[in-house]
Amino acid sequence: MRTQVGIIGAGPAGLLLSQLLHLKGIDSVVLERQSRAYVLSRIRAGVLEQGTVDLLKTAQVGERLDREALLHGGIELAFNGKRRHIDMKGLTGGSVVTVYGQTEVTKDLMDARNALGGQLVYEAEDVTPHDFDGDKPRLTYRKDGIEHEVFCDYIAGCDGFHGISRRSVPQTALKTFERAYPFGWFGLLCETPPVHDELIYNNHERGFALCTMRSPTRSRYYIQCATDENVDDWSDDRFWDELRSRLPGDIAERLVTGPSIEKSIAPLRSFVAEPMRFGRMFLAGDAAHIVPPTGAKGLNLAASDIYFLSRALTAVFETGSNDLIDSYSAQCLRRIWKAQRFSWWMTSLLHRFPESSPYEQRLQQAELDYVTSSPAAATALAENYVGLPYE
Ligand code: FAS
Ligand code: PHB
Repeated sequence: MRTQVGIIGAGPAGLLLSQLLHLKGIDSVVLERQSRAYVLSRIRAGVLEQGTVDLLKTAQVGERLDREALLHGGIELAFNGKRRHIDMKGLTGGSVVTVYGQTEVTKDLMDARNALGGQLVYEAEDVTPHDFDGDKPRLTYRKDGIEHEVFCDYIAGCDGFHGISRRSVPQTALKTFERAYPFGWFGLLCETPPVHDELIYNNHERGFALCTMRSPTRSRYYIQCATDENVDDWSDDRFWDELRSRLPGDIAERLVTGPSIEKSIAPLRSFVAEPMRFGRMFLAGDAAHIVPPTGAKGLNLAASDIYFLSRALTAVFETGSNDLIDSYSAQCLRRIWKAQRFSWWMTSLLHRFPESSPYEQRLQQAELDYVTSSPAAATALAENYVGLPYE
């Protein structure tokens, strides 16, 4: 098989890249190791920056989002039993975030690729990139016991943190930066009305909790948990009791509980791999970087990587110019590191660190007090949360 761009991974990054390239007349093949149903079963992000929404509309997958998504102009920070509103729209001159689940984004992209005859191979085994340091890169994979080869001009590694593309790069060519957090997030999805009309980020002595949502009838909640927690040890009732204990009284009283649709635990880590280009292979999304979900940046960073990569590949095929692919990695990393900083800061602000000293706990309380009482500090939070400019 031959194509212009071989894409590993049919998550948001891979699918969005394939769709954007198609609309520019550039063909691609997407190789995904899981089934379509498995990819759609993963419950992940929920908050989109305006840049991500704009890019989805450029990709002609914004129609259902426009109908169903919720626009939020603010969030709340809760600590010491009180709630403080951060008026992001007012502080940023009108910017808002869009609440629309990653599952829906992925479904819209899958449907669009299918409608346009996109070449998506699910349950592709042992996908492996080859010869990307030369000018004839290729991908191999196995499907239903049959070996296949895809000759391409470029490879996009959109295969997430545990994918093959980053692992295929000689370790001497890669520099990684990492911070692991001493806790995870236990997430629960349920068909109940959200407890509040905006997201509430709670700092509590028992641990962090987040009240978020997917729609006016579907809610998502997270509680900070130990890294060795097991989902099976947690009944729904145990989760609801723990969540309620971390919320301000008036919110806890309003909480509508119900049977979980999904429960999962995600570890928290900060990770960046530099650079993001190796000859004719490019890393994008979680394949290149991971942020703790506290700042709602993971999916949005994947989108900005794809904005830069789709523009760079289009320039190569349309004009032969390599300028944008040569600057791809540096351009992405400038934005990635600012999102890394914000995600680390939000995580440090809102979580209980088991080893933190009484002095550090007082610093955290002072930071919460400062960011909810100083317009300058609140503006800094707001402009990062709604999304910094792409360029
Ligand atoms: P993805 O991981 O989504 O997609 C990679 C795809 O590549 C997957 O479908 C995988 O099956 C496939 N793949 C992997 N290895 C392969 C191989 N060898 N061959 C072929 N295919 C392969 N972000 C937020 O903003 N907010 C959140 O609340 C949030 N919660 C998260 C919870 C969890 C448990 C995780 C893991 C991530 C969460 N994220 C969150 C971040 C998440 O949304 C990612 O940023 C987003 O999925 C990135 O998209 P991709 O880069 O496409 O990677
Ligand atoms: C979510 O809705 O899943 C979500 C929202 C905001 C975050 C993290 C997760 O910071």
